[in-house]
Amino acid sequence: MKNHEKSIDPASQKMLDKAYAEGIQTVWDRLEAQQPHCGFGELGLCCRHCNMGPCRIDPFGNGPKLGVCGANADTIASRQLVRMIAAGAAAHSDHGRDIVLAFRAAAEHGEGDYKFKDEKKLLALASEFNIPTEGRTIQEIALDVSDIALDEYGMRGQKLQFTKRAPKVRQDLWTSLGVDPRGIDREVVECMHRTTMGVDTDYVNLTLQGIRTSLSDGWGGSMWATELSDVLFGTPEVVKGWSNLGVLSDKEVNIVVHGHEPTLSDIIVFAARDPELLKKAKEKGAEGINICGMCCTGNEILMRHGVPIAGNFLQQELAIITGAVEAMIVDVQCIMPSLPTVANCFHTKVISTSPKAVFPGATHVPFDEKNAMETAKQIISIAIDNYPNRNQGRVNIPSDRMGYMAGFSVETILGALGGTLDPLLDAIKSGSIRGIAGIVGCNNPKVRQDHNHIALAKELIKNNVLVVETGCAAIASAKAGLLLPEAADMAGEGLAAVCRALGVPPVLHMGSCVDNSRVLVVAAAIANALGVDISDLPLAAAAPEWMSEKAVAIGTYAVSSGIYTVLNSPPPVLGSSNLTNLLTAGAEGVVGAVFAVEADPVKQAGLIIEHIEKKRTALGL
Ligand code: XCC
Ligand code: SF4
Repeated sequence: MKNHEKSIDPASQKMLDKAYAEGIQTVWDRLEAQQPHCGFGELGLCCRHCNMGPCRIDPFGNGPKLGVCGANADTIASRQLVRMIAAGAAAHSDHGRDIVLAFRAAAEHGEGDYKFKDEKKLLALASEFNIPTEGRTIQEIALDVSDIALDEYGMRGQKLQFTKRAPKVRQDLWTSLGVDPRGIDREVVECMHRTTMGVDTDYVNLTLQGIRTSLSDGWGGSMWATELSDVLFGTPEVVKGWSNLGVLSDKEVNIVVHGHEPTLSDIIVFAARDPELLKKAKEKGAEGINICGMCCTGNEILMRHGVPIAGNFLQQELAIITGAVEAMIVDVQCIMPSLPTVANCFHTKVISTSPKAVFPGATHVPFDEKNAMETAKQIISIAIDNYPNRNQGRVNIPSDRMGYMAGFSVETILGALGGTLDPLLDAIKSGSIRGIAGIVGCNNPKVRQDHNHIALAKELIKNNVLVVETGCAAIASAKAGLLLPEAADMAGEGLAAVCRALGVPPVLHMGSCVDNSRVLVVAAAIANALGVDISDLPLAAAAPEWMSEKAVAIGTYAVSSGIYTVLNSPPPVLGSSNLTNLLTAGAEGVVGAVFAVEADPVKQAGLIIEHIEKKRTALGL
């Protein structure tokens, strides 16, 4: 495959050319080396949950139809799906746990490096949970909020707080199906239990547990991550900044923060402003310190501070290949194990910081939350010391960069609308906006980088569908210029007029992947305002280049919340026609929404528009 066929992004194409010329292996080469992928794995028909196996089911010929224990294709495929959901939910929710713990530390010893940047949001949460606020300090109130958050991870078995944000009909539906999540950790553990040898065998019963677990992510762990990150680091407001590899500087110390948790990246942004460090950088011959983001932790600091974003998932190796990165600081999730090897070809130091994610070949500097600012400065110092090692002769920073407007939290959207949802509802009712689509999720080298994200978004806005985005999808749109108000020119007349009146782009960046919880909150608010269920709304979602187990959890809570969700390729379930039918058809009668699978982004848009029009008709719009 030619390099320009691997990505639509000109910056990526150039760095791929450089990688090829210099003999540096990237994710695309490793994908090629893996061909052909294991067909049993692709279909979800292999199981290694016990030592009587590993077993595989022959989907075609007269090979075995049962594992050694007697498990059939339905059981094996659904157990795998449930484990994927559990892993994805665990990733989001364990990230959420770290935010809860940082929040609790701030409540306990107010003097630490984490402060409450948004006390208003903290008070709003207190009132949502009926926590008394009169005559109490913000610390006392925060302690009560953190008690509730900690309980949510446990096993008290009460309904998760944020599920009460969903429309009453949706809550009642979940209760009647027996899928009210009872505890964030509990659901993940129960998934692991029920999918071990000789426990749950029924694919429907297993899928219901997958649904319950995904809800504990979307309306639990992820929502806690978002809400308390906003309290600690500030609720995003409209910001402007730059995106793509062109944000790297040829004269400054370049530090790329990559991973997921803002507890690290947010502090790094402030630590880098320290005059002592700046002085040190100048002594080493640099003109300054340039902090850039990558993937979702990049989205966190982009949303809150307008920090430049160097790229999305498939650009992590390419950023190092520019030869201009002094340090890539990583925490958890979506960090390719290949990074230290790629960095070995250059002066770049990969610095791992989480006890949960250690990378052989990287420098490990454990991030101490109790001493956050000091650790952040220490890490930045390592990057500065590395600047003189940069070989300017091997530096090649693509000039490609693009501006963005972001920061569309629920609060920002309401603010832009003048304090109420009414103008948005009116635009939907009048038909100038036909509906709303969320495009989320990753890159995957099996798909030309960003191609599906951009083609789908363009097709939707052209047809007057407002697009909201998170994660690597949103970074793709930033790089393609879709997050600029001028992108309204690419939108249909109705949507363009609304965007111009409000001064916003037709594609709204709502944050990192845990911030898909913001999309749920908006969906619930619209449904509540109209007095209907989420599944009645002209609303849809898509993950058109997904790769992570987290995307499976997100897709499942979207569908379980009533949102029709389009994927470009299926998770490994096709080996079970019963499970496949349940997900793509049967679920309609259960949760009021289904998954659809379509590889072509223009056809994906067609499916979404068809769905939106069907819902509009049913609502009498
Ligand atoms: Fe990871 Fe969140 Fe996927 Fe991007 S979109 S590749 S999960 S960074 Ni979440
Ligand atoms: Fe095989 Fe059953 Fe063991 Fe899975 S649980 S490896 S299907 S015997």
